[in-house]
Amino acid sequence: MTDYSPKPEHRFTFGLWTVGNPGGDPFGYATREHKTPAELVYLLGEVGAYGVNFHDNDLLPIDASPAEVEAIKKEFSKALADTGLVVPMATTDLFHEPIFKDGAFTSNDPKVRAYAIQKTLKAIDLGVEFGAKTYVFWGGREGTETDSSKSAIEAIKRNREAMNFFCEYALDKKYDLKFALEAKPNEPRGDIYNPTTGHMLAFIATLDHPEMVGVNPEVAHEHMAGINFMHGVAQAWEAGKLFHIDLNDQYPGRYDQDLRFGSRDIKAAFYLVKFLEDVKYDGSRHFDAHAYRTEDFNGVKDFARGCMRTYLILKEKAAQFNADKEIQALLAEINADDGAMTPFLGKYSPEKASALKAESFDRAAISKRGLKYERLDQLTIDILTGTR
Ligand code: GLT
Ligand code: MN
Ligand code: MN
Repeated sequence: MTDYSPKPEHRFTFGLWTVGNPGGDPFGYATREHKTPAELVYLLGEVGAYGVNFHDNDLLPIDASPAEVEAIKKEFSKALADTGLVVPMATTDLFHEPIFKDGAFTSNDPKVRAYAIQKTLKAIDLGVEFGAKTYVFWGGREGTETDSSKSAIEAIKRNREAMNFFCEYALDKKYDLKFALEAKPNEPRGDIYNPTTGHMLAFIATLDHPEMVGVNPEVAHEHMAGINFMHGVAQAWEAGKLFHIDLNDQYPGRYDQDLRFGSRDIKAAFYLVKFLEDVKYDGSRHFDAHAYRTEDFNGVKDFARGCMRTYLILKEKAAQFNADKEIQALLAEINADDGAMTPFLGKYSPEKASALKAESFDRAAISKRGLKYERLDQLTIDILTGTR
């Protein structure tokens, strides 16, 4: 049997807020006690994670005194050194505090916008201090309940202004840092701006330093909107913009569930892992999820181990798919090309266009061919269910 134990080269990371999630929800109180950042690092070390990510206030409470800040940082650094965990990513909490009730960078109140930028500048410094090379922006409050309240155009402009500010700041400080924007369609706001990875990609192209900014797609966020997650990831990858990824799971059309990776849609998870492994994505595999509310901290470890184990099982299944002779023969057949269309395809030329317009196509004959996708899909299912 294959070894499914996580290793540093797998780049498995968790946020402090994921394994530290106390199990509260809008209808019920926490079911697990608070753990310190250092305690969570030891927990992650025990289950075999490679790295830990944090929001500024996961690490440092917003009103921590300078002495408290120093003590927490010292304890956290010791835990990192003891476990060998690294901090590949950091981010800002721009959603818990009441001041962000109507947005951070997109708030109608210039004082809120200025405070949000100030908080982010300090949080960037904190992330860099601990070695983060990727900085995530998830604008959970950047949206509306009523569109009477805010101009959607102004919101885009304010968001752009903020991102341009941070790019210049990172350049100014000579930080080795790239930014990754994370989309979500709704929750906690009724609607959130730039709701999908595709919207984010279009937004990035309008920035002053688009080369510094990519995306951090999250499985659950696109599944909430009923979107094929892997397709969005592929688009980001092809554009050179897949800077980070948030892995979890989610039933479509429901509240934000942040389920253990691969626990809901195993087939979608398979195609995703296959994609990441096939293209040799070498960034963090960040599990942005949390244990069921029913669990104690042993259950949290089961959850974390499960995320990584499922990823590695699916990675093995992807290798099996790629090595399967019958599957590969079907794929070769599906993609067969006798070269007859080469003169017509590819880059435009006036001659090519004229030749193509003069060519006749036998639509009925072309359409007659069965594509064998039923067989191919069943072979995939056989692999996934371990029957092949
Ligand atoms: C929050 C959210 C996540 C984001 C995190 C980064 S925080 O838990 O649900 O999807 O990635 O801010
Ligand atoms: Mn996320
Ligand atoms: Mn989420």
